[in-house]
Amino acid sequence: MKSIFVLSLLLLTLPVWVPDFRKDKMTVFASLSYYKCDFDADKKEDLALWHPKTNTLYFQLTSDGKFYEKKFFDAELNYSPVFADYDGDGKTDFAFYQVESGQWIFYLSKEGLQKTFLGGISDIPIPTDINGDMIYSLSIWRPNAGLWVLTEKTKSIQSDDSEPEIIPEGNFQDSAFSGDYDGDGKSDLIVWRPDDGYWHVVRSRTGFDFEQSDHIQHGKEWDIIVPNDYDNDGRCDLVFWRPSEQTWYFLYAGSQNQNQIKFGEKNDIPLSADLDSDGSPELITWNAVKKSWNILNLKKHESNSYKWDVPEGCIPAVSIIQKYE
Ligand SMILES: [Ca+2]
Ligand SMILES: [Ca+2]
Ligand SMILES: [Ca+2]
Ligand SMILES: [Ca+2]
Repeated sequence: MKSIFVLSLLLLTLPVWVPDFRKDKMTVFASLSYYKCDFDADKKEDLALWHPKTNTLYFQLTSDGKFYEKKFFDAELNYSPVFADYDGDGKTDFAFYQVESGQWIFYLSKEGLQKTFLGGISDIPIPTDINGDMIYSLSIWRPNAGLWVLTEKTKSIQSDDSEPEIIPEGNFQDSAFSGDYDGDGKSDLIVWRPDDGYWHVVRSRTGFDFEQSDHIQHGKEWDIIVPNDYDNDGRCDLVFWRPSEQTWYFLYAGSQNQNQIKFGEKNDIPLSADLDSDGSPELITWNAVKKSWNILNLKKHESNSYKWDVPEGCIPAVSIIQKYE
């Protein structure tokens, strides 16, 4: 029997990207880069690493340049960071999904600590904004059933008891995320299928009608998706990183143009973030062996590398690891 564990953690051994993974031992990243990571709301995203073994976050704020270490939970339970702005004040909120119970714990920058339940052990927590109010709500994608459970829970997360919306999409072993692909300001529901490299997009403009999905071939097995709005046109671009070539493959949502950029090292974890607040996310990789960030600023034609003194096993806080076995 196959079972799926969704973890932003439990990276027990590194490197992760051994090319001869058997099919039944697949590990896929779903990047949460799109939801941004700006804890101090200066429009410059803040680099952050999550240490699963100790439930500790290591991060640097762009506003003061200082490094912070924050232990959120005792180590007995597994928590996945699901960072986004859930109360609409422009500050990314520390939000976590408790993998075994489906509990969400929010340290909202404006509203304080809130807790609620949505989902269970095999579900993947994903922030969505399905009504376009620029505030993220909690949602899950359920691989076993191939469906989304969407909420519009905002602000008072605990008191909202509206019924969640169920949308069918996806297969077991897909990578799933939400992003505004069609540019109407509302999240579209997107899965990427490693088997054939197809992106399937259930768009907000169609009222999330599965029958009117878009199907776009871009990528192949073992690629790692890193969707974000790279050209700053308000539409989430379909982008993946190919570990074997260390190459980023772009398919821009608006222009439908394609582009490729070689950046990163073999065992890196790719992500993206706008670190200089010019609106375009930088290409970033984290090398867990060297414990270094590698950053490519495309507009400035600049690359930088920073070493962080962190414990073994840290992973970027915006990465969700789906481990199939
Ligand atoms: Ca910042
Ligand atoms: Ca916030
Ligand atoms: Ca949309
Ligand atoms: Ca930038």
